[in-house]
Amino acid sequence: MIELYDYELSSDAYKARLLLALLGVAWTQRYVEYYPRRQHRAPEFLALSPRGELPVIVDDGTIVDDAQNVLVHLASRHDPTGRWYPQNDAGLTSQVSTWLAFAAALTPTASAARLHDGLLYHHIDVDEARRGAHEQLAVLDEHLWFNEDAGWSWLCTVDQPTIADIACFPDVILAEEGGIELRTYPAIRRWTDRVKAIPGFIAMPGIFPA
Ligand SMILES: N[C@@H](CCC(=O)N[C@@H](CS)C(=O)NCC(=O)O)C(=O)O
Repeated sequence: MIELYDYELSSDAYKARLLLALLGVAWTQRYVEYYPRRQHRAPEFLALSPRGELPVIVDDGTIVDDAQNVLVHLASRHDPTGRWYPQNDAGLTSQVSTWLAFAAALTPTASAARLHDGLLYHHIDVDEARRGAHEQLAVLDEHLWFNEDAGWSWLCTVDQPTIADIACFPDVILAEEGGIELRTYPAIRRWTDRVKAIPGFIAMPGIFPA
């Protein structure tokens, strides 16, 4: 059974919960109270993952940290269809990698601004985080707009969602909790609605079902 070191308000842990739900894979929660107890910095958690960040999974003895890496692992090991992480087309695999990197780059911007406003994450320059997030969201909106124009509904040029969509979705849709309005990004808003309509989609606090 997969163990997920999890916190309900963590956008990164939600990426793992969402893909596990979409794959229909059973898992057990190992609750880590990120706030206010900061248990992700406790010695027991650091012994498992010295990065001190959520999420971490333990899958049949394999420890995997970093949300994007967790998605790659789960899709590689638990998706017999291969559709969530397509690896038989180098061009497509590379597109997925690009958007996984984009998702990781939202951590110090959109995600940090949300943690600042919601969980007293006050050591950051929140104006700079919001500015960076808007730069990234403009890139994402334009990409989605051109993809739609070419007939693609998802981040990658494939007719079904991939882990790239799962990786980017949480910090994008939760950005408003960090004072980053999505009003001016219509293609992003259409894409988040499509993600919410994926069969098996689950929500989290702050994200509402379609
Ligand atoms: N790049 C990492 C970032 C994960 C991350 O920042 N997780 C937050 C919770 S949403 C965390 O644990 N941050 C550590 C901290 O705030 O000290 C990933 O994608 O997994």
